[in-house]
Amino acid sequence: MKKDQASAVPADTGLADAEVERQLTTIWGSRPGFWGAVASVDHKVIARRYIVTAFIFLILGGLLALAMRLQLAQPEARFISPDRYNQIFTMHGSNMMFLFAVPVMEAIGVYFVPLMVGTRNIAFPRLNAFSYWVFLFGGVLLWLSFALDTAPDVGWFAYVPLSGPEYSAGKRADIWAQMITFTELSALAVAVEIVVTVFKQRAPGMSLDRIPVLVWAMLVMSFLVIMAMPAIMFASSTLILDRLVGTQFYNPAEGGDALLWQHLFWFFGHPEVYIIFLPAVGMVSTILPAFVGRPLFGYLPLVMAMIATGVLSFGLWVHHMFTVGLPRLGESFFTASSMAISIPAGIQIFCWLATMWAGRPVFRTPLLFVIGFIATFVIGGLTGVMVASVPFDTQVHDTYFVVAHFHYVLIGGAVFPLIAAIYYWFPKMTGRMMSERLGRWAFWLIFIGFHLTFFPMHLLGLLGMPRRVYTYQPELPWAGLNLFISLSAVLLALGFLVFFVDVVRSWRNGLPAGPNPWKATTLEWATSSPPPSYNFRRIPVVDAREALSPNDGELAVASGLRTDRRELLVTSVVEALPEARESSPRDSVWPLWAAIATAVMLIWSMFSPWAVVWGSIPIAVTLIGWFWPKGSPEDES
Ligand code: HEM
Ligand SMILES: [Cu+2]
Repeated sequence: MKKDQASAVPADTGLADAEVERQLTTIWGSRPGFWGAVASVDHKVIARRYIVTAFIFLILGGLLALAMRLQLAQPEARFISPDRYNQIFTMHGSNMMFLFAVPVMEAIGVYFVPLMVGTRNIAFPRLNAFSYWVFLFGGVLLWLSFALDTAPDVGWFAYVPLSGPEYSAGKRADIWAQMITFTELSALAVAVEIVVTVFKQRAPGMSLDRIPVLVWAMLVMSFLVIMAMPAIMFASSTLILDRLVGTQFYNPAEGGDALLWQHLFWFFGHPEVYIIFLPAVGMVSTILPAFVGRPLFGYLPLVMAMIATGVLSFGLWVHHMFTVGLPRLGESFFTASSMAISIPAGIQIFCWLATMWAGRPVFRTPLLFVIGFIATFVIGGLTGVMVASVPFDTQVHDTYFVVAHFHYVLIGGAVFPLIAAIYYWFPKMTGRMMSERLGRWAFWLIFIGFHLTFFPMHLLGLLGMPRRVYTYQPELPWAGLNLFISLSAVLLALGFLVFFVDVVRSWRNGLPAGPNPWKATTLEWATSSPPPSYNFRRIPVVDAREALSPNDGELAVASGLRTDRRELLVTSVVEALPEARESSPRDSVWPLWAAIATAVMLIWSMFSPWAVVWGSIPIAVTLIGWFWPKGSPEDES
């Protein structure tokens, strides 16, 4: 571009700060009112919605857990019928995995990745809006089916032949399969957005070795999503085909293969736990340094360990199938690979301990949850190594030992870090602090409640209590432990209650947080709290891994982006050198219409295969509306 032209373009160069802010607010802000909110493509607005929705699903799933514990507290209880119990554990598991854990982690990525890499919006913001609606509709579908007493009842992994046409008449299994399509569609969309944002929209100077650890974690997580989710979408779609149009993918009598289901499911299902866990690694690695007052020990080994975990996670899935009778050599291989993954996990834990060792810990609530995470996750990892060995697994397979193990890794490994993250980033998202006093209460109740609830489940498992049973006889030696577990679950629930009370209270009238209450060094703290619609007045320039190092003085910024349209800076993949200015789409309601059309097609297709044909027409119409140039400057460029 020639110089005289450049000066004719309304850019932020040479304008006073207040004037830049005024123009950016006009161009990036959403219109007020209901439709303005619905049409918003601001990544922070959408992420907040995602996070709140996922936490509502956590509460609903938690209530189901309490219902199960009520039923199991005494032998031969009659609160819940066997059929309803089947629906409840299936709902609980599916809800927690597909509607809470994965979405909430991705939502944190949607909120913080653009801020942490110093850009103004996520890549493909309308796709982002679409992904939220699709996720919401999938969740509503599942919960509506529960309200109508036709919820899936085949377990969260819906094994065939139980979930096939022969043993699951009605629509229950189809609802499970289609809920998968909804949630995986939205997860895939978000993963693509995160990958592109990280690779192409980093602030100038943020070369690959300066990317914040949380952003690395989200990047690896996104790749896992992209590689794992297609397997289960294929599985759930072929299951519907078997059920609806009479294909025989999973029917051995007609040349199909029931084990194919398990392979497809667990090829997704094992990486799934790392999709949940890797973001937690990123959170812990971000939070820990802020509370021990020194930089993270071992950035490179940590990043390498995350990548290694991601790669290895695709080589473990058969450890979920040790009892189906696979060839010995295969079993040995998967035992070895399952144990091998504890090496990168060990490296991560070593780095965290070393970070703490050399620092001066300040025991605020986020740090408490981080320490609780390390302790709990190590126990879950140890029982993981135990069940990776075939003889032991053969003993405890499908018992409460496994239920104990996976709650240790899921709650210990993901929910604890997530709560730490909420305490840590709440000030960023709302401009207010959460309460330290309630935070401590929440931590101790959750930590103690958790261990009292789930540790005895190991013992129950060793005593032979199978999972997924709605009751047990009084002669069996399980009653005392079960009562104890159920009472402890109440303690755990109280802890969550305190946490939610704290969130709601602090959101309304917490103490003002100021821009950087923890003296953190990542870029999201370089803007006000909560961040403005355009994130940064001027795009930051990064010259070190600690982008906001305390003795650095003013943060350098780049200028030259236009202020009369939504524009982003595109940078190179490795060095993050500025490459181009790229326009970013305006708000639009079309993603919502497209999501509604998609939902109609997906739900209809549980009843008729022709829905795929006819239902595509409205989707095509909404996509035309979505991409139709409306004459805004962003469309022209
Ligand atoms: C909040 C406290 C929680 C309690 C008290 C709890 C309790 C339970 C119980 C008792 C079962 C076994 C049901 C049975 O086999 O009969 C179960 C299963 C399960 N839970 Fe939880 N849970 C909790 C939180 C979570 C969370 C946060 C997650 C995931 C992030 C999760 C994931 C699962 C899964 C995947 C299953 C297996 C479902 C199936 O067998 O199909 N749970 N839970
Ligand atoms: Cu696994």
